[in-house]
Amino acid sequence: MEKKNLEQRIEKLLGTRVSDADEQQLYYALLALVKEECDARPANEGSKKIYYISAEFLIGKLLSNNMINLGIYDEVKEILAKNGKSLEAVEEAEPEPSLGNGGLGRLAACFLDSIATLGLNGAGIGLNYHFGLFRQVFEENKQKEVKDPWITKESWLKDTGIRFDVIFGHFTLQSVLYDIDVPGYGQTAVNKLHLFDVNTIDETMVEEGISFDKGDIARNLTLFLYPDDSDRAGHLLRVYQQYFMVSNAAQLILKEMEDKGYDLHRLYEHAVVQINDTHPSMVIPELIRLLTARGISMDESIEIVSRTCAYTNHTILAEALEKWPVEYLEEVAPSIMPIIRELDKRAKAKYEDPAVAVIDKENRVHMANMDIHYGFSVNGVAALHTEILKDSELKPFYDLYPEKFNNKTNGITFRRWLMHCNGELSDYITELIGEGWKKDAAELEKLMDYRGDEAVLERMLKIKEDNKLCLKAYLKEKEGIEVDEHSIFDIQVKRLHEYKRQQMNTLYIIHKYMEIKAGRLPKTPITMIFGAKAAPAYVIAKDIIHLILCLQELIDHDPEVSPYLKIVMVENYNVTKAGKLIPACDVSEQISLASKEASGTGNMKFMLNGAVTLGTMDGANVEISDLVGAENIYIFGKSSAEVIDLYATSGYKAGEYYENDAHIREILDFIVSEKLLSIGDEESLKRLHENLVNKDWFMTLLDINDYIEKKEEIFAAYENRKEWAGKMLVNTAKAGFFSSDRTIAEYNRDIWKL
Ligand code: 26W
Repeated sequence: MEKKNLEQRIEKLLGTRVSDADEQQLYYALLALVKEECDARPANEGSKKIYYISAEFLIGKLLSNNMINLGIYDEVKEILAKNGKSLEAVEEAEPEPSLGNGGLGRLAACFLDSIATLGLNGAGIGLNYHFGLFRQVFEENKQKEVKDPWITKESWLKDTGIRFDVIFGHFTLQSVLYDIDVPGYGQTAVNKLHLFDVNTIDETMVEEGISFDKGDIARNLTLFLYPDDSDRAGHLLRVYQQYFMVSNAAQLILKEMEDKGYDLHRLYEHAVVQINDTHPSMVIPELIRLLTARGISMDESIEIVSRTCAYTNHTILAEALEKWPVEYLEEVAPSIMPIIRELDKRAKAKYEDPAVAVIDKENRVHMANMDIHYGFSVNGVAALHTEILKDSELKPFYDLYPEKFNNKTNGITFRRWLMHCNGELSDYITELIGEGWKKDAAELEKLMDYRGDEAVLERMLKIKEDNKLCLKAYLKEKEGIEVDEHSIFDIQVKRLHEYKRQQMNTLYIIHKYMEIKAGRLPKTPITMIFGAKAAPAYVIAKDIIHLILCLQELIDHDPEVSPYLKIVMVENYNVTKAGKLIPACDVSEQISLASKEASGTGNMKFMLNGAVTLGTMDGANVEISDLVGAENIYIFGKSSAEVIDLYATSGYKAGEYYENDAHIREILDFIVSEKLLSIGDEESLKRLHENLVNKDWFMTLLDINDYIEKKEEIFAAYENRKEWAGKMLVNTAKAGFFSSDRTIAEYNRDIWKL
């Protein structure tokens, strides 16, 4: 597109001059421009298509990324600037959809970007949640959940006119299909994200916070992602959502196959379905049902579907491996229950081991087990994770089907996580090594030539400082929080979960607070930044948020400590905030209990942006460590093998650490000290204290001393600015492996074969 032409098009869409428009008008005009531009482009073609089905797509704001991918970002930015407008201000007008919890949802969004960028024929399929997960607000130092509406009159959604009937046990709902365009970087063709919805949804039924009548499915089905599942009605609603998603997916897939005139007997030659964790697992029996309804025999239908579907496992935590009571499925999706029973019968006839049954003795359907028997591929999301699946969690299956197992280490899209969020570093990299890295991330390795170049290292430090200043201004404006740009920015942002051990980081804060009180001051002040949503029914996770917020208040009001230590917990951490925080980070906290974090993807974003990792040998940290070498990462804590052994032998007793280590006891007891009780809620603080002393399922105290020591070490290393800059450079240079373009190329090479 020519620049002149582009400006004219924008003004036509605006109905006024760019200089006369406000940010809101400009946003709508650019939204329309991008949609027009995508409409004008062809769809990716090919005789085989990948359908990526996922309950979550944490897409973030799309305007700037879509413009980058369409190749109009720089021009639009210039046009706005020339007219006294800033693209950043326009970005503010775009609402961010919260269609995901965290890693799994954001991964799905990065994958869509890479599938389109590699020119692959593919689509995402999910649900159009009107209020997303929830928006987090802090009140009295606690998390409160409120609805998070994002669908404005004009939005990225396009009504396709496609409708399907989904037959539940007691009623039928008609779906509505909306599409969101997914342009690839530097590509002419465009893919789609398909989001299914129902016309009968009633947004007004949400009362206080995020509560609503969970029984009224026609009106509530797509209000929220994973609504509170602490009771039966909540569980049933999730099953309704899942069946609705996959029944629509299956109908859409077969419709597209039939429209193209493909032979359904050879479905697997034209379609591949990637099942993103177990949430879409019912697509297997649903596809079988639809094929048998078209006259294909049960035997053959099972064979066809088994050659079409592939499963990705994202977690080894037992609670995330879904097992639905048969009774629920009978109520929600009675038409697939006979098929699930058939699948179970066949599996039991072949394999006696109850560990691999589809339906267990308690009459629950193990969704992952169904995926593994009746899919052709099972993958983990980082090397260590896949090994743990093979050796322990899914060992009985690995023994049956070794050929199905494979690893696909996660990745992230560098368009969003470097080019867009860190323009200054991105431009500087291009200045040093040329443009090639944008298409082939492995070229970042060329930066290694500059390790000894003082001018380059100086510049790396300067860029980091600029990004810290940007974040400072942002936090001041958005959260009313003042940070010192000369302090060390130590950041932990991710879902709140005990296995990720935000509580361990919090215990460090208490340690440091006591050190400062005792006159042992840090050389450089430290800013500890957190961002995390806790699941609404996850009590201990909310207690941890409460503790962090109480410490923030305590330290802010303590003139002895506040010059050296600052706690920031950003409200409603999301993709947009990630884009502001990550480029400004010095120390990246990746401190999960070894063996528990399947991969992590935040760790990759931080490394790419020149942060140094403080982490355990868990998930993709292991691969980061192998790539950057021991001098450029700070590793601590027990190994995954040791941890797995501790679980197997019940060998970990938190109470022993509490009893035998005076310093640990002092830190823990501070949680219920007068100082904190005068700020916070007694019930919450006492519950957390009690949990850490007597339960501590994710072994905080096992690693706490090692953690404190390593953290002091990394802070000391920060003082040598030149050496630190070298570590930053190596981290960026070695991040190429974590491009989601590489991950998707591997999925295609080994699984999809498009
Ligand atoms: C009970 C249903 C359920 C359970 C867990 C729904 C959703 C979840 C998580 C939010 C799943 C998740 O996000 N897993 C993360 O997936 C990332 C992408 O592979 C990994 O990098 C993370 O390690 C993993 O925690």
